[in-house]
Amino acid sequence: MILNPEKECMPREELRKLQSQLLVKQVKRVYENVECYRNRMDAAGIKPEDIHGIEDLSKLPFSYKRDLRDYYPYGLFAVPMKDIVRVHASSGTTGKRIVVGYTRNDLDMWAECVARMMTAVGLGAEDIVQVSYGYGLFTGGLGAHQGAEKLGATVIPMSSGNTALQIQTMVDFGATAICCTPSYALYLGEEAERLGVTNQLKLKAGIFGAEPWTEEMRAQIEAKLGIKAYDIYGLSEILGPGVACECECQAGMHVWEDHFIPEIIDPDTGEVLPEGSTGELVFTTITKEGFPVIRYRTRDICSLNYEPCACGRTHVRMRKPTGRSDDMLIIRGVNVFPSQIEEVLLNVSHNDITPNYQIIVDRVNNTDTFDVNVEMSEQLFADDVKSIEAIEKTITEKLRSTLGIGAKVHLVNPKSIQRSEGKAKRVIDKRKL
Ligand code: DLL
Repeated sequence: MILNPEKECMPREELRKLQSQLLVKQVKRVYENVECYRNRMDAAGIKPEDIHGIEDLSKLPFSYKRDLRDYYPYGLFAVPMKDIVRVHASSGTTGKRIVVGYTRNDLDMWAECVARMMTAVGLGAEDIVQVSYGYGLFTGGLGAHQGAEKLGATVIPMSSGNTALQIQTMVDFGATAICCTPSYALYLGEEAERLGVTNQLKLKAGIFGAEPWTEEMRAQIEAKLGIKAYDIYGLSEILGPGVACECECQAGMHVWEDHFIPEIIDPDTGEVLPEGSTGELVFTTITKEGFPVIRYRTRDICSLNYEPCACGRTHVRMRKPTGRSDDMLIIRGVNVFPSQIEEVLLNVSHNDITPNYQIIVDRVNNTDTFDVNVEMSEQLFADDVKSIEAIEKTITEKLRSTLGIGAKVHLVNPKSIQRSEGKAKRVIDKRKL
């Protein structure tokens, strides 16, 4: 089933025309309303009149995550605050989060993007969709929620956590679809097995994203929950979930090109790469009102496939992101920058810790583990165990409130973290992806 065949199956030439028209309008809007873009275009010697269509896209300057920090919280919004009806936020590279805003039309567009996918994977009004992404500033919960509502399905707004209750709800309420991170899906599958209720589940499909996952994980989730597992991609700066979605063919995620123009660039030179190349994904939003972006550097590494898809949709498909061109980690679905951890540690007294630390991420029983080893000072080392435990507790709490996720903090002996002769190896990510 196709929710909006007129848009989803638009011949590519027409799609390109539509993108061109919308791009010209959007560039004019951001130039007039957003200082950051106006300054950057002026610096590059480009006026909105120089942009006649999609063929001129690469003339426009890029935008970056750091712009959201520099214009925190609302400086990149293109409409007055009275027209913003919702904000969401995500981790920035420092203590400040990045904030995005949506108008009423933006929320409608977002809901349709998610509903398109739910329709494609066979869901409809008769389905009962359990949303187990976190609700709140994270886009996952509300993003999936409003997509399922748009579809007319029955939504169970569970949010994340409380696994036993999640499973009981799935069973008792007869959920037919589940939306959560793939690692949580696997954990739910295992717990259902352990509780012996797998055969009571009525699930048929799962919509999973917000973190990288492998085909191997997909097979395991499908086997454990007895469902078809579909991939959904997105990022707060563009929309949240639903920027790109798998269809029933499960052969790449369709980027909804009537709203977003994707490009693949060389992350080092910024050059647009030839069709089919692997590089950094860049997005321009052409219909968003509240928080439009022009050539936003996602830092996700992937490729685009313009071959026609067997489902009949004409929109380009992106391959699963294989990594990032920055140091962002995704731990249990939460974005974590090592610089955020460093900032917390810098604010702990030098009498207690040294600047040497290491972040260790692993995946044990399909759940991410997150440990932060911090070298204590000679002074603290000489102190009693209680003082050491108190400092450990303070750092743990500070990290939790900054990152929104718990880390196991270990104060380790002075000089026990290996020194490096070049760049310090701060992050050890043992997960195989
Ligand atoms: O993770 C939005 C989302 C919620 C997508 C629920 C899908 C489902 P952020 O927290 O801003 O937004 O994180 C965005 O997560 O740049 C990717 O690196 C990564 N990511 C998101 N979806 C996928 C996916 C949400 N399907 C960052 N596969 C992005 C791999 C993904 N990585």
